[in-house]
Amino acid sequence: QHRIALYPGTFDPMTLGHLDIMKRASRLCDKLIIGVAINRSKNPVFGLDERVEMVENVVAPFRERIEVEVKPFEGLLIHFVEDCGASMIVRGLRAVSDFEYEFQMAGMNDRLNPDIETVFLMADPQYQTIASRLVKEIARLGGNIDQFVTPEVAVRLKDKYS
Ligand code: COD
Repeated sequence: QHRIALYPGTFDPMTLGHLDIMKRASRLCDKLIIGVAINRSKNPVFGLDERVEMVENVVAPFRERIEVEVKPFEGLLIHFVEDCGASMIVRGLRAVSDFEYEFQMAGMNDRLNPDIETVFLMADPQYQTIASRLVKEIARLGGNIDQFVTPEVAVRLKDKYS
């Protein structure tokens, strides 16, 4: 069986929390597609190309075991999942506060296509509280973000806000 999983997100920017979820997801499938949403409504700080690049630059180790693609997408997630031939959507759960939104999204996507399963993964405790939004805020206010993102992303954040 060829299991394709899709991990969608905004990745603005990718954090060590995202990376941990990718690592876990890579053990559940034969092919992992990381879908980087254009997500205009969230007004991303990083452009789409940059967000794709940041992810692309960390996936090499996964490629030793499984196939990995990093793809931008626009429009309805479920359509993108179908176009990719994926059978599962991977999402990460942090605190209880994520639950309401994730629960609704999974429920709506299940109604749109009941053949596609949403799978929730938890990051390692040391990464569980990391959120792109807070990392950006810390960077903007001159705080040290090195323990939350990869060195490459840290440099990009410092450049953005310097
Ligand atoms: N630990 C664990 N999980 C984490 C962590 C962490 N530290 N940080 C992030 N995550 C998880 C998030 O909970 C999420 O599951 C995933 O990683 C990606 O996070 P983000 O913030 O980069 O991405 P989101 O949540 O903004 O992505 C939302 C989508 C773009 C997937 C969504 O808006 C979407 O599907 N848009 C397309 C339009 C659509 O289909 N809408 C209808 C949906 S029903």
